[in-house]
Amino acid sequence: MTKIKACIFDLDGVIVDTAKFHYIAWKELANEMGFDFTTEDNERLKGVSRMTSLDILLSIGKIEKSEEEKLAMATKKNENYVTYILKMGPEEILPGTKEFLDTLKKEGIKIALGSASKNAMTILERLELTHYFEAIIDGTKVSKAKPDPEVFLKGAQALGVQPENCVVFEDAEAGVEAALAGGMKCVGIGNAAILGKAHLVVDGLHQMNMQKLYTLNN
Ligand code: B16
Ligand code: MG
Repeated sequence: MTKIKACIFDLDGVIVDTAKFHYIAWKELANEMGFDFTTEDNERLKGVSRMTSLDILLSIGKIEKSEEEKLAMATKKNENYVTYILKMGPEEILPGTKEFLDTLKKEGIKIALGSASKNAMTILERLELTHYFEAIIDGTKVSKAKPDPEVFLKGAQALGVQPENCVVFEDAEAGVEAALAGGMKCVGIGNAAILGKAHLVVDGLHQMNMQKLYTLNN
């Protein structure tokens, strides 16, 4: 008997590559403050909340700001970032995503989103993917960031499925840790050297199918 009843997807890095737009917006902010922000630095922001991302950025530039200044900076960065995501369309969906979501629907597996982004609703709408998700838990609905399992546990609860019957798809190490801390199975999307704690690591959703999903039953 199959144990897998639901799949919970991270957004950035799993369904769509918005890291490139986050990068442009954070880099502009860094440059305005007089320091550079590299693509390597950007790796440290994946899966991390907006305010923690800003703290990391400021630590790279060795700059200190008040809480009030930080809020203003995060707002400015987000306004810039949103101009990019509003230009996105379904062509930005990562390969294999729609096909895999369609397969899950056909097989009766429930689908939820578990993302740190407060822009998740906007992004899903731009990608025309909203209708696939029975539950959407995003950065506006959680108080604890990954690696805390809150986002995924809320997703499972909203679907009415026990954590041990859920599979999480994640591209960030903190996200993999969050899934495991929640007692869920996890498929890492990306580099096995970084996501080694996941039960299975693939390059992208184009490599997923029901057979691979059910190997996680054991
Ligand atoms: P926002 P995920 C995360 O999304 C991104 O990976 C991370 O880089 C970003 O800082 C975070 O969302 C917050 O995003 O500024 O839009 O609220 O990977 O959890 O889907
Ligand atoms: Mg991610």
